[in-house]
Amino acid sequence: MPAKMSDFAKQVYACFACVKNKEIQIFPHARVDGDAVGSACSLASGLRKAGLSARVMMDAPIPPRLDFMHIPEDLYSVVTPDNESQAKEEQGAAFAVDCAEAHRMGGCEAIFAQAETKMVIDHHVSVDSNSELAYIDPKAASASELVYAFLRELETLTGRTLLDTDMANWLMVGIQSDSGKFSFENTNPATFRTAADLLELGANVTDNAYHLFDESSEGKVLLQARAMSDMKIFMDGKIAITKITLKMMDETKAPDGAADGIANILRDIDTVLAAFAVRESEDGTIRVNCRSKVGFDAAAFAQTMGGGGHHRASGFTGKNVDIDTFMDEIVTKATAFLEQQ
Ligand SMILES: [Mn+2]
Repeated sequence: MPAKMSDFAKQVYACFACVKNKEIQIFPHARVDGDAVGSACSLASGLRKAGLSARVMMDAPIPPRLDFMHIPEDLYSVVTPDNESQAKEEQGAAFAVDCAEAHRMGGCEAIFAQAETKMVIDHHVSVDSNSELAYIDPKAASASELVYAFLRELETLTGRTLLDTDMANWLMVGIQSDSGKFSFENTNPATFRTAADLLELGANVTDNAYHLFDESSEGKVLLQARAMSDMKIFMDGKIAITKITLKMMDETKAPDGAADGIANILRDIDTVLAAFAVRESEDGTIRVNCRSKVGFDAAAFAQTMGGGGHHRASGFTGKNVDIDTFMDEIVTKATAFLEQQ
């Protein structure tokens, strides 16, 4: 990895020349969040302003909870079996953002994997990128901060103004999402410096915060109430776990994403070091959100379960397993993991 963003940007810029009139396809991770969408769409928009052909590729539409970002429809495509071969033909290079590995891209795994030229901007811990053109900074609170720095370098290299108010707001959404309103441990001086620049460019931090963190719905509040009342506590209060079943989702008419904050609510219990929200998903897998405090490395634990993420927020998946059995396994392993710390 280049030591400096300016060196990385120069290398990537030189590489753009090889793309000729083909397209730079930008890949965020699957099950996108504010940072994945914010960083990927800003990068696509910035590359277009630099005179390049660029498009964000995802395996599903942008979820309704991010509608407030008002991402233009022509900026991204949903890859399906029907359009995959055409997208492969149009591909000049692939650019991963907010992830580094094809297997994080869900249905876009194959189309990213086939790219001859791969570039990466990411901030996840312990990624295994074999791309030579990778800028990975696990200390950055968000991929959006890194994309911002990259676009500033690209402005210098192209002599063009690339950032605009929309892009600034998308990047701000990414920063607010991944830094937890500037409150997670990953928040650092660069996070605030970038945010200050984005505010000057017209980002709307207040509207973003409402939509990202506070906006709720009747179904979501009902689902949270059900999940809270089913909570189980272990290890003298250090571990909290609860489940969200498809039946609960159905009965409460909870919208997509309604389960998202539940692990955080458990984590905030004063005695808790590790919190798990375990949910059934339509495809038959069990998805787990892990949130933690100092004393429990959520990234390291998720890795032992075949997942990944950040030190305080991570995730992993269970396959071919019943939800209660999987919860027992998580509690057993988390207990052993805590005892080793
Ligand atoms: Mn991120």
